[in-house]
Amino acid sequence: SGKIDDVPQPFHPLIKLNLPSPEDYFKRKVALISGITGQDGSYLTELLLEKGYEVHGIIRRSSSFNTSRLHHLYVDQHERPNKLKLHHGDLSDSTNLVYIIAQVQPTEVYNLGAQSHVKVSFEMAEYTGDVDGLGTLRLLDAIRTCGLEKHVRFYQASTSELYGKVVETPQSETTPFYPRSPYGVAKLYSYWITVNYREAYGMFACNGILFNHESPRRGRTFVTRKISRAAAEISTGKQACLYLGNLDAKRDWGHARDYVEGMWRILQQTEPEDFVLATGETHPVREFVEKSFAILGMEIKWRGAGVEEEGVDAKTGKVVVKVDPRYFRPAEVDLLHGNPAKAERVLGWKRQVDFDSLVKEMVEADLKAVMSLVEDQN
Ligand code: NDP
Ligand code: GDR
Repeated sequence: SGKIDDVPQPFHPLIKLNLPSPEDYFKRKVALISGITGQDGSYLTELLLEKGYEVHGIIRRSSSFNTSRLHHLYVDQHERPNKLKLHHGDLSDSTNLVYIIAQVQPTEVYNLGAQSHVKVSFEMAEYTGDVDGLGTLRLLDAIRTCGLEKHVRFYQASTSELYGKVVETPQSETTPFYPRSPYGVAKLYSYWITVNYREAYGMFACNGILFNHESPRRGRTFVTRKISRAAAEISTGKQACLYLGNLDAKRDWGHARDYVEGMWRILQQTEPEDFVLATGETHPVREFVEKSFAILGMEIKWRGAGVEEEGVDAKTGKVVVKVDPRYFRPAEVDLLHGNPAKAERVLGWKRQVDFDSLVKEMVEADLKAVMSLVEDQN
């Protein structure tokens, strides 16, 4: 009728794929993981390969190798067909995501890719917003563009950072969000766009709201791994002192291997829903420090307060931990304490590794790595 608002509705799919029949499509177990080179990506790949999935991962082109966490899983395609396949890509590149989705035709997509460091997000706020926020939209739209919105189950790596400022504890699926960093705000967008695409287009799209989870594969600048590595180095005389920010922040720390099992379970339900995965316990950074050193036979005595606070080795009297305000954040999340009751009830999921075992595993792995470096140099 020529009216300005009489424009066609956006139509999908924009790309006509030659899809297998629905029976054949859903017989396949094909996962696509963004962020496959990260801590969670590597544990999830292990789990899915064990379960018989063909696993595809999106990796960024980097001038240095960034696939070390996958080396034990990757077989050279020239030697024998591999069930793990890697594709160059980036969450900032829509065309590339459409191409990968069209090529892989996944049955499950796990969106783990992100600029995942909270402190760095204050320094790279726009980039973090682009990748951690809009990146999720790009991936969801790539699925729709290929006409696969009814073929794909989508997992979004949401985070306890959404809770931010404490409104109530323990935090559950119904606790209001109040993010405290550009990272948290970007992830809030991703949380809601995932809910929105579920409601608007009937997609099987779910958020896992995961509390902190760690492992020997944790990036070296996150606090747990920074501590476990430094404790190992200090105990072997390779480093003098560990510099940290806020020692009083409290986190609900679990083991990454347990949490990727939860991610998979979230996508195996009959209805798409959002779930908190947490241990239900909370511990201060200070306790992680004390326990790490204790495993190595060192007792830390604290003295001073605020930015003057330091940790002293009780045996030698040497200062081995110091506060450095450079590691403070412009806005801090003081306390995270999750309530995993829904996941335990509906998914039958429960964390297996407790706090003490987690600290022990991380410290022992770092001690082994440090010792083998010492031996290499001798
Ligand atoms: P890591 O930092 O270890 O891994 C992040 C991954 O994202 C890496 O593979 C990285 O690739 C990739 N990545 C970064 N930028 C881009 C981009 N522009 N395009 C595509 N991929 C990108 O994080 P984790 O494994 O610890 O966490 C996985 C996800 O879960 C993240 O989204 C994180 O925000 C979220 N999360 C993590 C929690 C935790 O405690 N670990 C808790 C709750 C949520 P590269 O190797 O090239 O850098
Ligand atoms: P977090 O993890 O911000 O919770 O985000 P991180 O380990 O970086 O910090 C935890 C707490 O420790 C305090 N802290 C320090 N942190 C770092 N990195 N370095 C220090 O020297 C230091 N000293 C004290 C921090 O202030 C903070 O309170 C992680 C990431 O994996 C996110 O991607 C994820 O979404 C959340 O966990 C859940």
